[in-house]
Parts: sequence; C-alpha cells; structure tokens
Amino acid sequence: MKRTIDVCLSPALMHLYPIEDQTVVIVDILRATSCMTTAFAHNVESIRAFAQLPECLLLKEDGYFTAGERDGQKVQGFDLGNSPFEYMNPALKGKDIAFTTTNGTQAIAKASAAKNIVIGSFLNLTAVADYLRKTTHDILIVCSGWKGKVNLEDTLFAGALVEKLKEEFDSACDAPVIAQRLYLQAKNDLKDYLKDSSHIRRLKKLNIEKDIDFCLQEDMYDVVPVIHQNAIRVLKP
Ligand code: 3SL
Repeated sequence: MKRTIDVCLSPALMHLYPIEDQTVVIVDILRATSCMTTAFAHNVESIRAFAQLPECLLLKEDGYFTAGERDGQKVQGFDLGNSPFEYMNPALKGKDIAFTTTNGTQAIAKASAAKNIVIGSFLNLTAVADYLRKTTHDILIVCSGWKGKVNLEDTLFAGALVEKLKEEFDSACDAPVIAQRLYLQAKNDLKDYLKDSSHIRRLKKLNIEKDIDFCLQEDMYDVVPVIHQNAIRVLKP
C-alpha cells in the first residue's frame, strides 16, 4: 500500500491532522523557510524557531544571533531580518540563530508534536522530495499562510511537492489535488501567477522585489533542514 500525502492549507487547520504519526513539511515561501534554507546552504549550524519575540531574544545571552520580523520588518534590536540575502553572510558560518517570524516560526511551533519536521521551500524542493521518499511515515505539508489565513505561494509549493511525489504517494484528500492543479497552472511563471496575491502586494510595499524573485527559484540548494533535539539542523552523514 502506498503512503499518503496531505496538505494543511493553514496552521489554523492543523488540529484536523494526526501529526504525531506524520512527517510534517513546514513551508513559508515568503520568506521564513526560504531564509532558513539559504542559511543552512551557507553553513549556519542551527536555528531555533520561536513563536514569541521575548523567548527568542533571551537566546542572545547564550551567544545566538537573533533574527526575524514582524509584519515583514526586521525587529528592532535583532541582528538579522527576514531577507534571504542576509543569510548568505560568511560571518554566520557555524553560528546558531534564534528566529521568530509572523507566520513561519508559528507554524513550526504549532507542529512540535509531529513525528518529524522538515523545512521546505522552492529553493530546496527536489532535495526535500528525495528525502521524503526515504522516510517511512505519511506526509503532511503545512502551509504557514498569513495570520491563520490561506495564501497562494505556500499552496503552490505544496502542489509542487505533491507533483514531485505523485508516483510514490496517494493524495489523502482534495487539498493535495487542489494544490497540485494550481501548481501545474502556475509553474511556467510563478511570479506572474502570484502577481495579485496578498503577500506579494504586502512585500512590494516594503520594496523587496528581489527577495520575491529569489524565493521563487527552484532547486538552488540541496540542503534538507530537519528538527533534531529542539533545533533545526542539516543532518550530516
Ligand atoms: O510570516 C513569516 O514567517 C514571514 O516570512 C513573513 S515576511 O515575508 O517576512 O513578511
């Protein structure tokens, strides 16, 4: 019997899924999980994800870099914001980061009971798909959305992953089918397909068009960040 793949279109729906028995892929294309993927591709050692700002800030005392945003803007007093370009800095090699964002790290915190948590983005799409083929549980892709609501870019990523894994996994309900069909419509020009979406409009106001272009590129990196001993890391052989 084939394993199943499912899509949770918003973290607000996570209670509907048996995450204790599932490998959960968290996605926040714009921009949290794209930043995390970029950070690990540039040799960051670990990332701790926090839902709340004060807990995140506390780790500064332990030598962590503090990182993240609220409503797209770098948090005052933090070392790093939420642009993938900030995570290409060689000074971050081997460092630990405490990260908090409006949606992505909230989704990670909410999924803490999952069997296994993987960080996905277009930047590491194929690497994540290859990793998932080797796991043993059913898969749930959790779209971080925006403050509990559904968004298009995370849904498109979910569809891309369902498309990649369609030979090995059965869709558990209609959400993976919806996501896959949207991705197939969008895949030739993701940016154009997303042009009227809510978060693209929000980010354009912040003048960070280059972040959008970067985060929509497929397979830039082959890292697969997973949660291991309370932190996100890239497992080394
Ligand atoms: O919500 C998040 O996790 C962020 O990635 C949002 S933003 O792109 O920085 O606005």
